[in-house]
Amino acid sequence: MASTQAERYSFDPDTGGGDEIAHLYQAGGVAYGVDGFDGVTDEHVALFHEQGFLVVNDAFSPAEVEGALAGLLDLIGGKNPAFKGVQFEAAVRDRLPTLPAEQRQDVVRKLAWFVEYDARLKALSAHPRLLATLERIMGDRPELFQDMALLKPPLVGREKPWHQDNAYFNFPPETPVVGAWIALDEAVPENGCMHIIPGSQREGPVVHFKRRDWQICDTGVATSRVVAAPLRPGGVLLFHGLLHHGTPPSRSTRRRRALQYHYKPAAVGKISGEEHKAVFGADGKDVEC
Ligand SMILES: O=C(O)CCC(=O)C(=O)O
Repeated sequence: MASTQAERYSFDPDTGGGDEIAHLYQAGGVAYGVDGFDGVTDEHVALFHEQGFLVVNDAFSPAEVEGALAGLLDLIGGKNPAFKGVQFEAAVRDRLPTLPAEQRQDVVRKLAWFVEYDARLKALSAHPRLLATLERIMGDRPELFQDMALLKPPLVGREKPWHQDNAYFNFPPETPVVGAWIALDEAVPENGCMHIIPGSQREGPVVHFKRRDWQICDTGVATSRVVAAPLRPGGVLLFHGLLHHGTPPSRSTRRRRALQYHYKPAAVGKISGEEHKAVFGADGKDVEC
């Protein structure tokens, strides 16, 4: 029996973040990148280890970007009924069944676990030049363990508060996980591009708190060191799993759609939830936020 919209999709409530968070995203600089994966030198790899990130411009072709967008739209439009990984904004729950397919992407917050449902999105995650660059960075075979697409619809796209991605994964806290954040639209500060704190990965894991999201405490964000990472479509930000990063809400009429693939060194295994919480979890700790 075909599932209903309500069964097939999940909904994410808005947990706030208005003008009072603007100071968290006042970038003092911009991250510049290398042109194409073929332009990545050993110096760039060394820079990744020092700064915790590397921007590669024009990493993917316009055709690959178009294919990825078409793949996302197919999944959002319900072309593959077996796919259940679309997360809509909770505010549209009642209107969803009546929304035309082309309007649906502007009420989606994220999609996850889709690579097995679309060949175009899978091909990007296994792109040989991306994997070769990740292997140089990690010194081990990169293994994809998470895939998602993060959409900021015009004007209503929400903040993703500052965090370390390793706080979300049950791997040893210092694992050199690398996130590949691929811009499918031009991403600039106004529509919510990535903001990063260069070198913050070297400061180790920090406690996360359940506030607007699972996040670093706002008072723990080194606002004087914030750098924006604008990207053109097809550009990618590679970043360490301990790098502090976040994205501001969209104040733009332009969409900001991005893919985010996470890779770990193949040899790394999981730790228990307790071990993970002892490092990243605020519960039971003598700390306030
Ligand atoms: O794309 C975004 O807005 C945030 C991405 C991110 O940092 C994450 O999902 O961990």
